[in-house]
Amino acid sequence: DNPIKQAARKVTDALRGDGAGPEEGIPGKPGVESPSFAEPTEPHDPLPPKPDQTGPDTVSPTGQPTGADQARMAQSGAYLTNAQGTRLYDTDHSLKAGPRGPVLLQDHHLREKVMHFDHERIPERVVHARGSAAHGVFTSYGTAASVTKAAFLAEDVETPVFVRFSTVLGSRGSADTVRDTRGFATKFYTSEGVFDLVGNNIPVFFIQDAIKFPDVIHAGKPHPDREIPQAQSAHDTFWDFVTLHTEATHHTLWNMSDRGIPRSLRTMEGFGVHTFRLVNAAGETTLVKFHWKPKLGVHSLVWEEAQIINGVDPDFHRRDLADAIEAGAHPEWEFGIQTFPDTPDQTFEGIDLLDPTNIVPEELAPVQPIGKLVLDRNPSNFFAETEQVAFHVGHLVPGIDVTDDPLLAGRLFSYLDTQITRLGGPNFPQIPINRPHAPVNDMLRDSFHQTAVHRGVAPYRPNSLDGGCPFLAGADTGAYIETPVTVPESKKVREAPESFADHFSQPRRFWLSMSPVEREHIIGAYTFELGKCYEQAIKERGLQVLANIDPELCAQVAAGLGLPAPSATVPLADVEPSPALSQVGHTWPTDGRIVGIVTGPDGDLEGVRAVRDAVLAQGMVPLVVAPTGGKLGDGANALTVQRSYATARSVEFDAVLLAGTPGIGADAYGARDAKSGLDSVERAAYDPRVALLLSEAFRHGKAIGAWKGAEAALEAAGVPADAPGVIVGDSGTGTLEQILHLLGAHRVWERFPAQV
Ligand code: HDE
Repeated sequence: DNPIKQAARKVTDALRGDGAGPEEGIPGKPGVESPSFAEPTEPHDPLPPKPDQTGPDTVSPTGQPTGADQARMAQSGAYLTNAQGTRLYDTDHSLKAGPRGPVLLQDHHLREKVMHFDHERIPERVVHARGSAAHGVFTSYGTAASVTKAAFLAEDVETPVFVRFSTVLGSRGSADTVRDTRGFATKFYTSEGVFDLVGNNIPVFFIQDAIKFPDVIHAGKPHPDREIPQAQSAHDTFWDFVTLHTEATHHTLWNMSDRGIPRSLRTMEGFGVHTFRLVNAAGETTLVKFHWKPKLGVHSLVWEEAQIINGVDPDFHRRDLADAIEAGAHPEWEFGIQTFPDTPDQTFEGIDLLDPTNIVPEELAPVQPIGKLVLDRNPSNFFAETEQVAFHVGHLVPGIDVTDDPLLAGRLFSYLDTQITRLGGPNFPQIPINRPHAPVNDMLRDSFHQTAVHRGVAPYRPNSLDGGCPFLAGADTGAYIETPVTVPESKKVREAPESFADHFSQPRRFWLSMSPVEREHIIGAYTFELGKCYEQAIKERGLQVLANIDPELCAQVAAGLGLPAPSATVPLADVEPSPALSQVGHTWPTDGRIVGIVTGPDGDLEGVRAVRDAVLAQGMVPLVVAPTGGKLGDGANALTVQRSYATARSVEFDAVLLAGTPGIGADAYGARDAKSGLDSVERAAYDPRVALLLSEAFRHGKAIGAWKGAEAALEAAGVPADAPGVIVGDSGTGTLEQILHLLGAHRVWERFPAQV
């Protein structure tokens, strides 16, 4: 009854090769009729969406339900028509004056088809262009009800949501696993209207004032002359800006940490970044910071792995999210708040809550869980949903208010404004994915892409002609009731407060909170990124910034760059570490983890089958890797191969199991009676792709298991059988059992530090 086990069973059914040959049904799926791949000759309805897919379920701007109708309208009937609904008898040939004659201008179908195609693209987002999204449900615990009157945060309320994850710098077609911040934007379709939490996976930002957003983005984007590099921060303009502009130091340090290269979108934390203000039914206010905590823990790639993935599977994160949802392993996060008294100075324990380069350590203000997010449905159309969704920090509901964080103030303008260019006018809230589920009765009229047919004659207030409608809500139920915060008496100035001037103590806290292996990764990242800069002055300035965080960090990076390490120009901050910031040292659920089971031509198929079933029983995903695709073995016991040696790469797996042989003294990978200490000729007898897979998995700190008959293949790959996290067992399932706890720790951390 455990949903993960159920999901695993579904995957088992889908993967099981037992018995069914292609002639009996879908290859590998018993009893299922094979689809015909011939072009149908009889009209029939379009294929329905897959069970895991759904479109937005919405009501129209005037409150009429249209969700399902909308989907039907988009593609209905069996016959091809033009945009006016007129049936067509040919769509492959232009109308010509004879088969070899000129094409005629009167061919409306040709002109309409090509005209529409010419305009298929809309401008990509100026930032966060590359994204992936899913539908889901948010269930509130009610634990926030004392601090906010927001209806969707009352006890046990279920609210539909749409979540879009993104990278920041890259274009729409850029790779997923670049070193970058990730967007984590959630649209809650609440009964009181839409609430958008437009957050990131990093809790701080590069700048303290929105007026500098164009600067930081211009610096991070590709160089304007050659338009390179794509989706990278490892270049001169980025480092020029962040080293001159030291308020960027904290965010940059997070980017250089493992947080900049998440393992999966499902293993990222999310943060609202700014401090928000909650208001309860009595009008009392509380300052809060929002957090998303992934159920599977916070996990990252290692740098070499991320770089390989950008080549071998640039859609790695997008694929992982969609596959997990399709398999029924629904990603989950807990929603939480850190709460602070709403005092006039808006600080907590000396930390300025209006400065978005600050975090408040969880040890000082624990994250209190207030609800749960489950993503359970994939979009049915990428453009209509993931591309056209429009988030806005100003989409607020009663009970949630903003603060005077100057970064947030600029965002309140920008997100509305950008949609005008991107979505072609101010009616984007009428696009199905953006429609509120609460009835809409606004007085906004006309403009491009108006799809509502408004009734009445009086879109103004006050009026008597439409019976005085629409009426105003009372102050107790209406939104945008400004909290009467006292604004300190002052002059108009272009200045930041004095408290925004400390740019190094928070980065130092982050550095001190890291485990040795995480520090090693940070050193590697700075050495790589600064090493990619051409200008010596930028590298030197980068080292100066590091010296102000920590001398050891600076010395190590300086050594890697071959430059002298400068001394700090500010006193090093005396701060306590925050253990909650480290990703290492915990044990996490292994749901949805991917285990590669590699077998050679003479492998122990019984053992492979048993391991595959045991992996599934744990709610993880087994992928059988064999020399070629197709099946292993015959008849009822045939095993489906998911990856061949040509299509497998280590980066896909969280752990690798190397199948042994059924017989003693044999070797599953071809060579016979191989002993340790293979010479080069003997090594060459093993497939180099298996050796590469193993050596990468080893370097990247992944658990590796091998059972009897596979020892020599390990040896040939240069993987020591007695290294930490390498298990050589008697049987497949026995070996698997021994690597389970390693998977719970994400990586075999003892194998680091290593420069990868
Ligand atoms: Fe954004 N940001 N941002 N941002 N942002 C956009 O809005 C902007 C900032 C974030 O999946 C744009 O619709 C300014 C912080 C996410 O559709 C744009 C400033 C945080 C997404 C914009 C910031 C974010 C965006 C581009 C400085 C984390 C993707 C397209 C004041 C809390 C949303 C769009 C999606 C997207 C402006 C800073 C998160 C141009 C001016 C801080 C997750 O409006």
